[in-house]
Amino acid sequence: MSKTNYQPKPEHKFSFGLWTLGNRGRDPFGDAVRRTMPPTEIASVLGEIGAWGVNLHDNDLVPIDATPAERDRIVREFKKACQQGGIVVPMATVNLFFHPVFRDCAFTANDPEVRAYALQKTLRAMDLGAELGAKIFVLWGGREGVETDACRRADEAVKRLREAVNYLCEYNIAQGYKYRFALEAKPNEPRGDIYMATTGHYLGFIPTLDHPEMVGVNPEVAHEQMAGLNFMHGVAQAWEAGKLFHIDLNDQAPGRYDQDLRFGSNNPKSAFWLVKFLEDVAYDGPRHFDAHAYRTEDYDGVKDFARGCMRTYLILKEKAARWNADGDIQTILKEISAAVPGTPKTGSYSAKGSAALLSHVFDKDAIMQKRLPYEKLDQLTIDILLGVR
Ligand code: GCO
Ligand code: MN
Ligand code: MN
Repeated sequence: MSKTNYQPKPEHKFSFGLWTLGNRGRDPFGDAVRRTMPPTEIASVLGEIGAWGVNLHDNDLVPIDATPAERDRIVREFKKACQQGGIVVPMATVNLFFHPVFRDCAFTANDPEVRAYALQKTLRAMDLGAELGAKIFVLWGGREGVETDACRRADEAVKRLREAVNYLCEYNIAQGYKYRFALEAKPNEPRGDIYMATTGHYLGFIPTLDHPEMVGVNPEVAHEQMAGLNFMHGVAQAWEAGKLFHIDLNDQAPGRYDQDLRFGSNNPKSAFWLVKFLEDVAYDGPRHFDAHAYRTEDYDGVKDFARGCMRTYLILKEKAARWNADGDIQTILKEISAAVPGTPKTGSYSAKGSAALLSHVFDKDAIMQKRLPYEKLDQLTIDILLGVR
């Protein structure tokens, strides 16, 4: 494979958040190690490295207390930088976690004034995103949780969240923005426990909304792995339900704090299954990298990090195509799901079919004779991943 095959192109839909390339390496124990990179510069770096899109929280671009005139100037300059860099804004979101006013939640806060402020801030962030052309609006409730359950009943929080999302959907309709909302789960951090802990929680919540068709999920690799889950399985369930509106790609070692590592850097095998899934089903949404460079890096290292995310995705995409085209793998796949003649049909219920099923005699010993060579299948996968096949 020549190197040029791994060049990112617009059709790959690779995007990065302003907050990811602009991450200054601050952590709970230490201060920033990199200078502040202005959003206009981030847009041009993204153009330079071949990305397609840039995403943002309201305050990544416009400071929280900017005057309307300042806001308009900043937006104008940013739009120009995006145009010059050939970069689009596919997704916008709102920061409901940084300002201390959200110390006890935003949409689920006990204080009705905080809930109203959170809603106002989100409406304005929707206005901003729409102005920049975003069609996806992510909601990550980082502060929607507790350290102690003494402060509110958890079902009350769910009701408040529903009320807020319903309100946002109505505003979306009233303004004609045509956003699709993508809800992002996380089990903890910054709160001790966040209410909507996993993508599965959100998939259960969405059908209870007034406009469920407008709302999907934004699963993040690190977040599901923090919960000890198989990320690809959650993504597959969201996809199958028609709810995979966006995706946050990064990596994470099990049992750690939210590391936001370069995509595929910690567990390339699970990244492979994920990429294979997204490519097999022809997911055509953005591939958003919600990760950041090691704290050791300068801004050249940040470019290495961002290029690495895209390169690893494209390498794994090529490996997935190789896996699908592999004759030995395909033979095993056929063998393990082949039906024995006479097996009762079970696709859907009918009275006749169920009578046939009930009267059928299963030869369990014969069934047990069938080979399930998953060791071989997995080793073929490893051979492909390690580049010897
Ligand atoms: C995190 C989250 C965020 C969100 C972002 C979009 O753990 O910090 O992943 O990066 O994705 O705030 O709402
Ligand atoms: Mn995220
Ligand atoms: Mn995260």
